[in-house]
Amino acid sequence: MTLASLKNATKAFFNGLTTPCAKIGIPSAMKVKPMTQDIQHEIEHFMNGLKKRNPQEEEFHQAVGEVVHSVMPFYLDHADYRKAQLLERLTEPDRIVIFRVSWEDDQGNIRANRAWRVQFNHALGPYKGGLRFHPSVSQSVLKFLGFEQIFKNSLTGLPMGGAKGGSNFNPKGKSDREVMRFCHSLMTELHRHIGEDIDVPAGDIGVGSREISYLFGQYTRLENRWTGVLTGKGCAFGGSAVRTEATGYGCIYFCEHMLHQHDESLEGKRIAISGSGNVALYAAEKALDKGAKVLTLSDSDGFVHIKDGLTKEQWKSVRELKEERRGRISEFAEQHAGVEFHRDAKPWGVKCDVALPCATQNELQEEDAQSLVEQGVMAVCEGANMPCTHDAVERFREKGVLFAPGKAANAGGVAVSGLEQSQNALRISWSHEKVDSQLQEIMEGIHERCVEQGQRNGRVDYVDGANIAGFKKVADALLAYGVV
Ligand code: NDP
Ligand code: 2IT
Repeated sequence: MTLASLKNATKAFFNGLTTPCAKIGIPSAMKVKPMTQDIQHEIEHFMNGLKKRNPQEEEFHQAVGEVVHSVMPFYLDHADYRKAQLLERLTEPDRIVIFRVSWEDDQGNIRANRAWRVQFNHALGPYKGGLRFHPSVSQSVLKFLGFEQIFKNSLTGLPMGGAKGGSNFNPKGKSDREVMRFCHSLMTELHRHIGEDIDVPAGDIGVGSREISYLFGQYTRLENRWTGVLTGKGCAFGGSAVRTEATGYGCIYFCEHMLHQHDESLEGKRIAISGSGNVALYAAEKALDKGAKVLTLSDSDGFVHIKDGLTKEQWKSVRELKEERRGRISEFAEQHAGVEFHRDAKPWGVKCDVALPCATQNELQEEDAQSLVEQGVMAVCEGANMPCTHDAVERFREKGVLFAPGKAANAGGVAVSGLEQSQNALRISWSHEKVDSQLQEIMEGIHERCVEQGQRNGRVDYVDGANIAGFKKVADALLAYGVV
């Protein structure tokens, strides 16, 4: 393939992507420029500058490093991208709003937390991305999440920019009233910066339907109008069917495509899952539907090993424990024979075919990857955002383990958020079946884009595929806009 035909093929592919509602055209496999010393040098040079401009933001460096590593060969091939300084521009958020959230606890003490909204890039649509409440939240964490969100949202094919927000508030152990007062206070500031065509937040760690309801109630009160300014709302007041399940279900749909691509299926596979929150629970449910055996779940106290595999009845009980009673995963082991709890341990030592890290960033490290490889793991799909460290990912890649990065594998959540925005704009509600079938179609499309852009010597590198496919669309939009 010549360089010119390569460029034409790329153009055709992305013309397909930018045509609303068009079935995405998939060009023939592209030949990839090998990584040379010059390219390595450019990556180092770029990353040194980024680190200097953003000191002590390690998570942000990590997320950018991964994208830059994938796209640099492609970027250097496009003089127009370089001239427009697209990488420099794309790694600088449009803006970050930082504010204090004052609130009163149940004992009458006045408390203050810090909150952020990182509006990273809105080339493809209104800013979109979740809010996280966790004591570990920092500007670096939210910048990494906002940056990832740009490419994830691009991959869905829906018109959404990238953003993330949250607070170092710890909802654990707080009463409903305390959480309500915190959410109302946070929205009292945040409402000035968001809107259905400006920025549409949603949930993430520590932010589920309870928090979204409090936030939405306060927005509606302050603005005196009902509008789809948040997603993940209750279905009775503008929420979408399948939004609760979307990230976990989407992860399994993606995993299934990845396995089918390599003549495998989920039927009978042993699955290790970390986390027991929104993503983990619904990934486990869909995995059971597909005939897989779910062997583990976890929380920050440790993991449970379900030796015979989670049953549907046990799944209902763990959902009720975690979603309704906000209990600990150790209680699940106490209540069920044949379930062992391992305190302060991670599930990656359990022999499995597929691993789904669904808790938090950097939870799966090199030694965990090594242990999974030794146990014969075949595929790893990131349900969480950046749960695998750089070294862990490299270990999977070098050992030929199928590896799906979060921006592809967990895009189902934001995709159904996008569908919730559409339903709100149209003032209608679609059925469970309709939304689920659109989710399946979107996950299939993302998989196709990864396969197309990630062909490497007869195998698919899903990291490169997702990064290049996500990047190209945003880069072309920025080029078209001129110097903005
Ligand atoms: P939840 O708050 O519902 O659940 C988080 C789970 O991860 C809990 O089991 C929690 O345990 C565990 N966890 C969180 N932080 C840590 C930590 N520092 N160490 C160990 N365990 C931890 O969040 P979600 O399920 O919504 O999110 C999980 C991941 O998926 C995050 O990376 C999020 O960004 C990502 N994601 C979420 C989407 C969504 O739609 N919700 C969409 C796409 C990605 P504990 O209760 O003990 O804290
Ligand atoms: O990381 C994510 O994609 C999310 N937390 C979901 C964001 C959204 O807007 O639904």
